[in-house]
Amino acid sequence: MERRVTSRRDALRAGAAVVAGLAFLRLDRLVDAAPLQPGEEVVPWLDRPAEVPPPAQSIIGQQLVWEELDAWITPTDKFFTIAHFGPPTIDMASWNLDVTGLVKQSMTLTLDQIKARPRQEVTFTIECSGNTGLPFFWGGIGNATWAGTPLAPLLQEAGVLDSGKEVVFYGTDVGKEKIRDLEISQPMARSMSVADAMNPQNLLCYEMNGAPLDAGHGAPLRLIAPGWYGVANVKWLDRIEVIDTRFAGHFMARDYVTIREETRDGKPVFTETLVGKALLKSAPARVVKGGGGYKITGAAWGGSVAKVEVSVDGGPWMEATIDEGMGSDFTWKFWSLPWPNATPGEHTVTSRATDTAGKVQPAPTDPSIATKKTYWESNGQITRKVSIA
Ligand SMILES: Nc1nc2c(c(=O)[nH]1)N[C@H]1C(S)=C(S)[C@@H](COP(=O)(O)O)O[C@H]1N2
Ligand SMILES: [Mo]
Repeated sequence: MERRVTSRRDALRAGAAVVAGLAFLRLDRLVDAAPLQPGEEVVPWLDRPAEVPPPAQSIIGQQLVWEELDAWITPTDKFFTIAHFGPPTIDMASWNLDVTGLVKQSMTLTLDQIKARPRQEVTFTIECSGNTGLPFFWGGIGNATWAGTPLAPLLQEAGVLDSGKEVVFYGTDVGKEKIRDLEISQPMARSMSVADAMNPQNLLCYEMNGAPLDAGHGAPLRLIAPGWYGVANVKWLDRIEVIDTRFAGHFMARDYVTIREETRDGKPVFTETLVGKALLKSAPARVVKGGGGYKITGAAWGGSVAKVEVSVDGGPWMEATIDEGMGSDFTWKFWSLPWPNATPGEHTVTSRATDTAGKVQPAPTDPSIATKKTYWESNGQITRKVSIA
């Protein structure tokens, strides 16, 4: 790929030999996820996301615009936000984090105490499990470098008792819910098993992309749980409680529940499962027209992506080139495929990812997608429409 050799890269190569190792990796990434080269232009998709309806406008912010995807790290001010109950106002003078419940020693930590603990970073692509499941919600994904202190040592210090089974993470944002005649107010909360919570990747995060976490993304503190759908990454965190049973809060048991109508012995059976860990997925990002013809670029995420293929107009699958280099199983990978023989007229572009275990991103007709009655976990193959002049 000639295009990768830029004068910027050459300048860097000539310059900083000492930092070359890291710098080249980063630059490869930058170049591959490049802003448009001179003479290149984006061919906009014909299918457009719908307007976000008023009730959802206060919940969803800053959706990713796929045609503008040109940076592997999503800038914070362009990183989508979800706030089910609206962003809370937090009084930093009184804020602290409680670690409590079935632990030997409850703890209360100030932000300074949390920041004084060992610092760890992870680059992690967060996708909302509702992303691409609704006509107006196609941009609920972003990739950032998060920093904070690992959760596991803190839980170890508190000392989870043998009776402790589940770790519940509470936000400070409170919503009202009516259950039969009862109206309750409760903070956004999610839980995971003690084993999942102890994953050394999990962070109590106070920094995003090298800056203090901003209000929209959960300041002063949020959970970052790499490998999980967005909803598990509780923002505006102020309490962690260990309990001895499954937690059945709103976002565990009533919302973010995937319902499928399956068949058992010829009879319909509704299965209801909890949105949890991320699922394998890919999407075409944009079609670019350049001097040498067209190319299709996109992203793949939600596991250990080994292969991405593209089908034009439902034709044979063509293997795209994945941009290896930086990144991990927790981040999206960018891919591209030249489309030299694009003919004038309307076309469809579909992508599918395969992971290292050989699992393929399901087609919309696959039972895992086709039997789904709810819109969460919409990881089926995505088809976009484009018109070539
Ligand atoms: N406290 C709290 N945490 C929350 C939410 C919320 O509404 N309140 N939304 C969740 C959902 S559904 C998603 S997809 C992610 C989105 O993270 P982001 O806003 O930083 O993109 O935050 C999660 N954490
Ligand atoms: Mo979400």
